[in-house]
Amino acid sequence: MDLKLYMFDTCPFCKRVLREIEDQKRTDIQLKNISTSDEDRQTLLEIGGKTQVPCLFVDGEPLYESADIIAWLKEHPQIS
Ligand SMILES: N[C@@H](CCC(=O)N[C@@H](CS)C(=O)NCC(=O)O)C(=O)O
Repeated sequence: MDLKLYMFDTCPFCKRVLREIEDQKRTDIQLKNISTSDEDRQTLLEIGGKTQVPCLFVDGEPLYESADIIAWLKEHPQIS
């Protein structure tokens, strides 16, 4: 499964999601920081339709809302 988290450092909702990723010790999620990459920001806008973060791309499908992302992460633990 391809997982990418669009985020930026100072976003409190991103921090919640990042804490969950850390708690689960996940290594299967690529971070895409839209405050340092215009290309990533543009991809988020083009595919998701808005630049709101956090947004988790699951096999290219955008999932917005930190609570929904955290719920998804709990339901889909990393398989290593
Ligand atoms: N309800 C959302 C709130 C997310 C939110 O407000 N994100 C802000 C950053 S802290 C944002 O992306 N604002 C810019 C935008 O919406 O384009 C969540 O829990 O994920």
